[in-house]
Amino acid sequence: MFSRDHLTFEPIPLPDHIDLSDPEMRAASQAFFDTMSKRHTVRDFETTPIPRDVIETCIATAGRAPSGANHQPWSFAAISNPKLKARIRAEAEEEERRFYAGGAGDEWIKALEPIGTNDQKPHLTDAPWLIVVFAQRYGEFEDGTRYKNYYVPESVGIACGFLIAALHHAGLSVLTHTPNPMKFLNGTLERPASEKPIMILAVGRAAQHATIPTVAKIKKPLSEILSVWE
Ligand code: IYR
Repeated sequence: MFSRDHLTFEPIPLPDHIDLSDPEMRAASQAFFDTMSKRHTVRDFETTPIPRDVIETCIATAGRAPSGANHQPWSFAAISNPKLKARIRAEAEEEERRFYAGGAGDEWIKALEPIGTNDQKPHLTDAPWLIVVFAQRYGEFEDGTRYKNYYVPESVGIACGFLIAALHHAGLSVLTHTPNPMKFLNGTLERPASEKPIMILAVGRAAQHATIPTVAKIKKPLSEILSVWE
């Protein structure tokens, strides 16, 4: 795929052809809506371990996302090592202290008020796994020469969506966390300069006492997010 050889277009019949009837489609779309409506961002995790293979399968699902020219411009780091999680937490909290102490600006801090966040990030050590998603701004051949990637933010955003849906489907809770800036993750996780950290996902079982902010239940109605042209 990422060789220097010229790859030709060779169509093959669509594998895994799906052909649902309208009622089956309706039921399937409703069932998935119901499943995804039960996804909530949580900040309180059980510390109980989650098997590594579950995390790996969910990341493999993320790797099934469509991407610009099928370059798959993403990489993932999965961390359960307690020392490394503690280091990431310390580094993230250092950034967050700056953010909440004024770096964010008044408007941003006000927007976060109903979410109830602050510079303390215990989920980064409580959650049994952290998944850090990196975007590959450009690709590199083994000899270090570069090739271009296309639609990188779009592609990685879609992969993150697949990943969050896969984790939720597996019964796991997720917090999408984006300390600002996140460059420290390149050093900590030994990723090359071509890669940009996009987000940290804290992953695990929701704590028994987990809460969500009331405003998180307020979702825009379909009439507000959709216009139909038939
Ligand atoms: N990264 C900070 C701030 C933050 C920003 C947004 I936009 C959020 O939706 C939530 C938090 C933090 O994690 O606290």
